[in-house]
Amino acid sequence: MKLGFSTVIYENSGLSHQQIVEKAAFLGYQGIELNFKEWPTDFKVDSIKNSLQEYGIEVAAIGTRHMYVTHNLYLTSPKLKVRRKSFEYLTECMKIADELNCNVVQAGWAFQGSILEASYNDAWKIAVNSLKDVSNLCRRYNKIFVVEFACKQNAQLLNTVDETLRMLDEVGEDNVFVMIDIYHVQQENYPLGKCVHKANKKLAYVHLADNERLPPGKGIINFKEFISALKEIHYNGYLIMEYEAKSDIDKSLKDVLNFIKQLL
Ligand SMILES: [Mn+2]
Repeated sequence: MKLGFSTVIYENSGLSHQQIVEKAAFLGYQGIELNFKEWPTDFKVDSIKNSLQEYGIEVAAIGTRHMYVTHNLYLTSPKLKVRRKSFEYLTECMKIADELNCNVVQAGWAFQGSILEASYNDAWKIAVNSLKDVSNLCRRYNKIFVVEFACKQNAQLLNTVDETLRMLDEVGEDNVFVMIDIYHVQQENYPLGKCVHKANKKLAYVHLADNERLPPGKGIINFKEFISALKEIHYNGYLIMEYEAKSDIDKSLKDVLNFIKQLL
């Protein structure tokens, strides 16, 4: 398994993406999840391309957090206009992924939104159709798409691994996968090991945080159980830190890396 962190952790620190890449190398991480606030065509790919190469850091995935949080777009909106604009955004993300030798685009809110704007059944149908379109888009760019389910506090369509797998099953495409954000699993009191085993070969990406979005190891989540299950299914993808760093970010990322490493 490879270790990385989301650039969102440094978002309020004033560091440039280039500086965050340097941090990743300096702290001993292998990759970053790239998130940016600007519209993707305004994101300066060249500004980090060289430092990624220079420091040997990978882009584990293109994160789409700001597609929803900043641009108010999500792929399963009942509004056709919003869906179209969302696909425009996602297409640009595919191009950025291509430029940066990355083959994963992930989405949580950018996929399912946070509040249902249609009946559950209608939202479900829209989501299945959107995911088929996403799959076609991915095929064009030779990428995979990973769907993040979230706890009920954060979302209303996909709250568990079971629901997400059921949707992937209905879509029936081999380039869409599930991701696990351990924080959401814990919030729903779903057994961590069981969640991993259910996802099994459909698992392609992982977010790590402790309860209350604390750094892993600072709360009550049983990371040992979770990592053991990942080993049992031979997961070899990324573990991405996605927690809230209150103070010294560098130090906390270093501590968290050591904490997870001793469980691998
Ligand atoms: Mn997450």
